[in-house]
Amino acid sequence: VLLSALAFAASEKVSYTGYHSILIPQVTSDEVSIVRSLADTDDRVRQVMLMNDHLVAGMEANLLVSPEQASYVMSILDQFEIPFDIVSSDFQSWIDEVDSLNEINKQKWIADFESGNKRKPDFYMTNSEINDWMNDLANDYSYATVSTTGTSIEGQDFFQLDVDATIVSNPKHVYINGGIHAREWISPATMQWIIHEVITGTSDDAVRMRENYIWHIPPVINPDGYDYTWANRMWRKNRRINSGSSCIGVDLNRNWGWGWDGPGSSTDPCSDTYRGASADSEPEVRAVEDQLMAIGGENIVLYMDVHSYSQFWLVPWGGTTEKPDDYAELKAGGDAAAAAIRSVNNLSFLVGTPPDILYVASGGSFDWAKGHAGVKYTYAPELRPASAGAGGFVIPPENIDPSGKEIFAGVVANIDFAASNP
Ligand code: 0X9
Ligand code: ZN
Repeated sequence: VLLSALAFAASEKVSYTGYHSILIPQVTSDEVSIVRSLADTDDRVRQVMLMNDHLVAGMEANLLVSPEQASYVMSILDQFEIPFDIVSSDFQSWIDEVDSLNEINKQKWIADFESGNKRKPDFYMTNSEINDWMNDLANDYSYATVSTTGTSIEGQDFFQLDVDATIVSNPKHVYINGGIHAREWISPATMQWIIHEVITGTSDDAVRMRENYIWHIPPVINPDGYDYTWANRMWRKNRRINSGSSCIGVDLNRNWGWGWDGPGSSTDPCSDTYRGASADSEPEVRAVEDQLMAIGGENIVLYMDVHSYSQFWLVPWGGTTEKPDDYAELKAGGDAAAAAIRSVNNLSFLVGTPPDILYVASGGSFDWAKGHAGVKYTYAPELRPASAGAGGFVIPPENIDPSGKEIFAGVVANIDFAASNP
């Protein structure tokens, strides 16, 4: 089984046929090591994949288990009396179902688009579709431009939408990047919603946001990884070929040079949280860093790196249990975002630092943006859903519109808080 899994070539499509999505609603401290010991540590193996990269007590655990290993894993859970639910006994059929819903929305959207109704995309686009879509928007609106963010490790340029419709002097900048983790598809789609709203929205908030701030939104900063999720839906890292290893990819959210190589990141290229060979080694990370430095941290009212899933509004620091001096303000800004989100679709978002509410994670974007670039307000939202029970990284495209609405409301509230508490 191991050998056949390792023999897989990069071009082949990875199927999750017969894979069981097993949810342990709340792992106790005694159970953490049992669940961890069941899981693969090599991302080529794909027999027992722990979808939470760092499992801690009190959290739910989600295992994606091959058909060969499913009964064994369930027997171990039974033996230790660990309660679990089988969310799906054929995860590929869930992926396929979401894909077919996507295709339906896509065809309707294209028909509307071609007849001149350029409504918000309600389906997951490929990278090149997103780029075409951004270029079209930029063509239609004088204050919107597409610019190159950087070039990926596989040599493809990736892009951002910049919006400058400001009517105030010395406007601050808002920088929001999506798609750092390849499989978190709701992130780029939500970025597209926000892009569309900032450019075309007619609500008071939308108009106020574009007239008062300069926006920079690269929706997919891990373009190679995102492309690759069409072959392997559960891919997380970029597509760096690691020297001295046959394992591919660096976790772009462990590579930033602030607290790099600290706790919650791996030195193993086969791990999903591999930190990379050196701080800032990845071109995708450096591209965003260079821009933040060029804009200047003091000129940025809000920096966000948008992930899924869990419904969290994460606050620095991620790499240490220590709190920044201005933690109370950052937390209050996050609380304002969470309150605004709740008012839209009544969803709860938990606000706190990664070590307090998730796990410690070093070398992440928002630690760097605050610690190195000097942006005061930096966050890493984890979008819907709350649980693997609702699909985890794979959720129907019907989520895009409500996610966009709620996250834009959160962003507006967070910006307003930051602007009045500089
Ligand atoms: O592990 C991560 O990178 C994020 N969670 S995810 O499930 N989307 O992978 C949490 C990021 C915490 N933020 C930072 N440490 N910057
Ligand atoms: Zn992520």
